[in-house]
Amino acid sequence: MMKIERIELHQISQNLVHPFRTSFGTQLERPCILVAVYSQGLVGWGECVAHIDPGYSYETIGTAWHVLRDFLIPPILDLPFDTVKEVTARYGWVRGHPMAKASLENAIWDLLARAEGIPLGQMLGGGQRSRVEVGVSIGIQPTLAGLLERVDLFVELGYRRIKMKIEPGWELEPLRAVRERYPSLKLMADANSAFSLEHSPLFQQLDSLDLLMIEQPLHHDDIADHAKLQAQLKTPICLDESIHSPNHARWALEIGACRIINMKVGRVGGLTNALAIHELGVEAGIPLWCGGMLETGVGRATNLHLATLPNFTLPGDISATARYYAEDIAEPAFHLNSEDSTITVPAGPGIGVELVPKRLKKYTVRTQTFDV
Ligand code: OSB
Ligand code: MG
Repeated sequence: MMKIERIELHQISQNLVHPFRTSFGTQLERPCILVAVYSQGLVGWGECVAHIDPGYSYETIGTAWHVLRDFLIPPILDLPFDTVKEVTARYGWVRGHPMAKASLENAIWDLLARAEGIPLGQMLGGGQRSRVEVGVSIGIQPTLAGLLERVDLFVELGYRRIKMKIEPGWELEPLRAVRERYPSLKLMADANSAFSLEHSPLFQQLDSLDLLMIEQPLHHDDIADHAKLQAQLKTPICLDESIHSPNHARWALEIGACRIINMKVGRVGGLTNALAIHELGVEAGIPLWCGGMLETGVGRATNLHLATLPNFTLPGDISATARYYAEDIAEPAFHLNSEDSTITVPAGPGIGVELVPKRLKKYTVRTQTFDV
């Protein structure tokens, strides 16, 4: 039996080593909330991947802080528990806000795995692989030459799967240029909801480029139109933004809105929902891969453990620390195993990384502590 003795929220901000431009905006820094849950001398950590603004989804750091502080944390302080479910049941009535919920739930999972002395992946029912296949997500670049330079850089580093962000006006030509330069590279595109059904002729042209998949071409809340588009394409559609829960995943699979799902634990409200979606994918024969939100070492470690589950059969958006940050708040940093385009899953208990107190302090812009 554990008891939640203290919870801390830390809002941090780290500069990215390179600007990251998507169809919804440009990020130069990457602020986030880190959640720490204390019990019996142990600390579990979870990362809230909500952005500073509501560009990727409606959640922001501000809404997540509010929902955590006012609704999720108060009912679980001082709560005795043995399982994650006993904790999350206390705020199960709260609708929406998956990223806020996930950050707290994932910290509880980490805490329980640390208490058991086992890696998080094992606690989730995975852990059979010690390395996870990964790729890199490349933002929209100012020029075609700049894009090719960037792709060259990552290919030379050993990344064997490249994802390119696209938007109207930056699609066919840049994808074709990269495909011509690298005929056998695992290449894919992510539109972050920048297109509509009227663009189907464009997507039919992309069919000739042998892309691994096209991620979230249409509206961020849509499932139905994606089914219409998928029926017209050979290339698999992968849903990201549209899937917030196991129900969304089931609806998408039932109507053929996608052939692949991007799993982001924050977007689906935590590891429990992630496991349920993983199960749906197994039953439907739909492969998953682990998406990324430019996480710090905390979120990246959670993602790596999750991606050890068997149905994560495609390379994840989980790149080496140096691709995002000059210095991360957690140790050890993650490196690419260039011989097989993988990252090694941390072997220690829980998520297997530790915060570096000096760095946490350096990057923190706001903290709140909740004591019993
Ligand atoms: O759509 O997958 C996305 C980053 C922030 C928000 C949304 C997305 C992304 C990425 C980056 O593509 C993936 C990564 O963390 O490397
Ligand atoms: Mg995406």
